[in-house]
Amino acid sequence: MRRRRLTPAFGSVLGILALVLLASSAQAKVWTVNITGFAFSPQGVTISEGDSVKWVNLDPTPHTSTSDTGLWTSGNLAQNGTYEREFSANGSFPYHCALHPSMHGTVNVTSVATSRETWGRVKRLYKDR
Ligand SMILES: [Cu+2]
Repeated sequence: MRRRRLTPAFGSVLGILALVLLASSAQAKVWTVNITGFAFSPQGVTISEGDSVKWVNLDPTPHTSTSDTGLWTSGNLAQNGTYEREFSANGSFPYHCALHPSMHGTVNVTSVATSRETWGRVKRLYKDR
C-alpha cells in the first residue's frame, strides 16, 4: 500500500492554522475601539463569543457607547475615559453615541461553534489528502 506523504509546506500551514484556531478558542481577547474625530475606529469589529470590546475616548469631547437595542450604555466618557463590555452571545450589535446620533458602530460576534466547524473542515481536508 502506498502512503501519501504530507508536503512540509502544507503541514506547516495546517500546524499554524491549528495553533491559531486553538489560541482563538482558548483565550478571550479584548478588542479596542477608539473614539476619535467624532467617529468609532474601527467602525465595525468582528470578535468571538466571550471576547470583550474596550472603547477609549481620545476626543476632548465626551462620547458614549450606547447599544441601539438598549443592551448597554457606557455613560458619558470623558477624554481618555474607557468602557469595557464582554459579549457572550453571538450576533450583530449596532451601537451609537447618545450625545452625537450620527456616530454609529457595530460589534459582530461569531459563535465558538463556527470555530469548531472550521477546525472540522481542516481535519477533513487533512484526511482527504
Ligand atoms: Cu459622541
